[in-house]
Amino acid sequence: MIELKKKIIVTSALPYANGEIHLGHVTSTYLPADIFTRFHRLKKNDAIHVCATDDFGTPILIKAEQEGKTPEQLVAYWNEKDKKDFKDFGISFDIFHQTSSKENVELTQYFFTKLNEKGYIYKKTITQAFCEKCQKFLPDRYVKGICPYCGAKEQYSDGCEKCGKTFQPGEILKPHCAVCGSKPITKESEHYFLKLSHFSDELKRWLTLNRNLQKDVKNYVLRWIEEGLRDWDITRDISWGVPIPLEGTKGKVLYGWFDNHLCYISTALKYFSDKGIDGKSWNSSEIYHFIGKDIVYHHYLFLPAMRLGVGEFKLPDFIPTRGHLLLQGQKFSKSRGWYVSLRGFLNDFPADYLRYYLSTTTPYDQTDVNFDWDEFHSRINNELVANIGNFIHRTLMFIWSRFKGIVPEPGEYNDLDIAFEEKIWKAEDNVGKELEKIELEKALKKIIEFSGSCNQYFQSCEPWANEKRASNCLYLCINAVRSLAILLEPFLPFSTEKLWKELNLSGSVHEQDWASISKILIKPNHKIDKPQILFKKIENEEIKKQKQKLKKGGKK
Ligand code: B3M
Ligand code: ZN
Repeated sequence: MIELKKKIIVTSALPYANGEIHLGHVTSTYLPADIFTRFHRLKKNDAIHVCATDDFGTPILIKAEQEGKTPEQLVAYWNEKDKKDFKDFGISFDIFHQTSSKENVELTQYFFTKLNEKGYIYKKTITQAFCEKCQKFLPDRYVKGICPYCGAKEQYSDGCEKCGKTFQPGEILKPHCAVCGSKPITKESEHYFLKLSHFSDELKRWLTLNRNLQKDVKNYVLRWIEEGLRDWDITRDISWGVPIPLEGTKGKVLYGWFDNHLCYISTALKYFSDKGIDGKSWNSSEIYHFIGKDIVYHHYLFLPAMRLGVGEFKLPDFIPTRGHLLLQGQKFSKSRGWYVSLRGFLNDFPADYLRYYLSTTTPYDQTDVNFDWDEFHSRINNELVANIGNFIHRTLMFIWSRFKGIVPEPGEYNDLDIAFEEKIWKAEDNVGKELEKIELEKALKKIIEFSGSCNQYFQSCEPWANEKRASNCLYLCINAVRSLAILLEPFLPFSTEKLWKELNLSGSVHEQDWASISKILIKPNHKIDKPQILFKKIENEEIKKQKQKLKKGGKK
C-alpha cells in the first residue's frame, strides 16, 4: 500500500515572554509536541513544529515595569533565553517567533477588520477597575481578588487558575491593585466585544463532529456552551499590544488572547514564505495545537470562533490537552521555592533523562502528573540504564571485544532467532500505532518491552558460552540496536544520535526512515565504533542534593 505523504502543522502553546521555562511547561506541552513532530519527520511526512513567545498583555507589562525595562527589551531577552533552553532540551522547533512580530500584528489587525466588517464586533461602554494611586486602568492581571465561581483567593481578574473559568472585567470579587494593593475605583471605558455567543451553534457542531478531540475535554466545553457563552471583551486600556485598526482608539490595544493564538498562523506563514513555499499548498494540512489544560477555554472556544468568523483558515484537527505537573505531590510555586526550572535541571542532568522520565509518566489526558525525585531516580536506573542501556551496551561491547568490532556472519536460524527476528519486524508497527494516536507514554512502554525482549534473547543465546550461537545472536542484536535507535529518536534525540555514530552508520539518526525499523540493514562485516556508555546510573547522593534544594520551599 502506498501511503501518501501528510502535511502536519504542530504548535505548542506560547510561553509568556516574562519568565523562565519550567518543568510544568515542558511536561504538558513542548515535550509531547516535540516527540510527536519528530515521529512524523521520521515517517517522512512534512511536519513542522511552530512556536513563539507570547509578548503582549499585562503579565509582560507588569514585569517590565518591575525591572525598569521597556516591554520590547523584556520580550527580546526572554525570546532568546527560551530559544536556548528549548534547544538544549532537544525541542526541535522549525520556527520560534514572537507575537509582537510584524507578521502577527498584521494578521491580528486583519482578523479584527474582517470580524468587524462582518458584524461580529461591537462597541460597548463598560466600567473598569481604575487605580487612583497608580493613575491607570487595571485590566486583567493588574487586579487580583476572589474567584466569583469557586471562591479561590488571590486570582487574577481575567480567570481563575483553580477552577479554569475565565472572567469578564468587573466580575472578580474583592478586587485590589496588583501593583500597589489599593482598592480600585471603577471608571467608564469604551471597549470592543466579539459576539462569541453568535458562534455557539457552530462551535457545538464542530466540537461534536470532530472525533479527534479528547472526549472528557470536549464534554466540559460543550457544557460551557450549554450554560451560554457570553460575548468577549477583546480590548484593553494599556499601551502594550496590537493597536486597534480603527480611528479614535488611542490608549487601547487588542487583548493578548485575541492575538496570541493567531501567532500559530502568522508564524507558520512566515516559515513558509522564508522557505519560498507557497503557504496555500499547506491549506489542508492536519493541525495539532498542543496545550495544557488551563487554557482549554481559549483554544476550544475563542480560537475556533475567530477562525469561523473570518472563514479563511482551517480549524484545528487535534488539540492535545494534558494536565498540570506537581512537584513531589505539591503545586509548583516559584515564590515558595517549590520549583524546578528547565535550565536548573539541565545544569545537573542530561536532557534525555528528563525527556525519558516525563515521557513515561505523562498520559494523554487531563490527569495531573507528579514529578518525584525518587521515581525519576528509579526509572532512570532501573529502566533506562538497566534495561535499554544494558542491552545496547552488552551488544556493542560483545562485538567490540569478541569480534574486533566487526558484525559477524549469521548461520542458520533456530526457532529462537526466528522468533526474535519477528519481534524486530513488528516493533515499528507496535510503537508507531501508539505514536500516531499521540499515546506517547504507551509508545515508550512498548519500546521498553521490546528492549526487555532483546535482553531476554541475548541472555538465552548465551553467546559468551556458545560460540556457534554467538554469530546469530550478535547479528540480530546489533540490528535490534539499530531499530531501537530509531524507535527512541523522538524521545531521546541526543543519546540516539550518539548511538548512531557508535554504530558507524551513515547520516544522522534524525533523518532515518521510520519504516526501516523493521528491516535488517546492518550487514555482516560492518564495523562499529568503540562503544561508550550511553546512560550512566544516577547516584543516591545526587538525588539527595536535589531534594535538599527543595526542602526549604516545601510545606511544613
Ligand atoms: N501565553 C500561556 C498560558 O496561559 C499563554 C498561552 C498562549 S497560547 C496561544 O499558559
Ligand atoms: Zn495601584
